[in-house]
Amino acid sequence: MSVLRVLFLFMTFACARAPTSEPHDADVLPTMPVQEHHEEPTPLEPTALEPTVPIVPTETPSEPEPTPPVLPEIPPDVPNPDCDWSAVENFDVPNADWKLYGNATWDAGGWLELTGNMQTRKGAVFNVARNLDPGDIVLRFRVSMGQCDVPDTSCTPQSDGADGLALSVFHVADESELSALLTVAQPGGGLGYGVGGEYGNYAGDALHIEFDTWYNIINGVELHTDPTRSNHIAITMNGDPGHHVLWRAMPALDDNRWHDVELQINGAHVTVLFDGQTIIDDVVTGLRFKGGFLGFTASTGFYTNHHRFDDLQFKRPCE
Ligand SMILES: [Ca+2]
Ligand SMILES: [Ca+2]
Ligand SMILES: [Ca+2]
Repeated sequence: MSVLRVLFLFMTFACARAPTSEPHDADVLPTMPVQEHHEEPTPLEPTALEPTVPIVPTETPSEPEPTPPVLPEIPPDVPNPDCDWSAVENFDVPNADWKLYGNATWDAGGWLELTGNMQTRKGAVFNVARNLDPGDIVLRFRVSMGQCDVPDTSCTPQSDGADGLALSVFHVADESELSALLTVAQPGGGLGYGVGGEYGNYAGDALHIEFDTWYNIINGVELHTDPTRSNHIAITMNGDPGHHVLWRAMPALDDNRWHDVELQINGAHVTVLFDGQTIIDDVVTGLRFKGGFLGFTASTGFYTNHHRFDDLQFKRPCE
């Protein structure tokens, strides 16, 4: 064998046995140590936003919520203009709605004076601008009777005081009918409203509350006997001062002080408050307030008093 052939054979053999630079098999891959990443998770620091109260999972409703029914809108309350107290008639200035009859005058002190402290007087004052509707009503006003020229003062009476005053509501059609009644109404025991019973032939409807300071007794001149010798407050009807339907003795009635009066008519039930005290609280069988013209009357005879009223207001029931 030649040297060249030997060299050739050697080269061929050497090439066949030389390791390849790249592995052909995974088995022969060099095993590299795998560094496992076992880093522990960093615990989350609690933050201020974390709820401090455990959250309770809400229950999932098994059925859908029922839809609320659509209710009709309730209209706002429409105030009944008569349902609350009316404005107070304070008579601080003359009021043309109030017509004066007989000896009545407006007093610059801010009230109405029906007689003055003089003998044989008869006066009346009525609101001719308003004819009250029938139905329940509450009336408030103040009265002052006595012989002092200034109310709420003290003075020595010159004599026994008389005769008294009354609030009346006459159920008549118009002012001319009212005026005719007031013209014939009897003074003295009639207190300027006496037109029915022994006092006249009035057959209509009327309601009165009287403040009587003189004891009358039938004697041929006087036409009725009062139910008590004391001063008294009474409910009378239909222009008849002789029929005291309800009454209460009130000895200090003409003490010259202003007194608060409240008259409540509720169906046939009549309540009277005097200076906040209930003095009459009873039923008048068959009573039904018919409404009409509202006013005050008073009279004197041989004996005298001032007869004043003020601060009238009224209230009708709410529907
Ligand atoms: Ca007044
Ligand atoms: Ca008297
Ligand atoms: Ca009397």
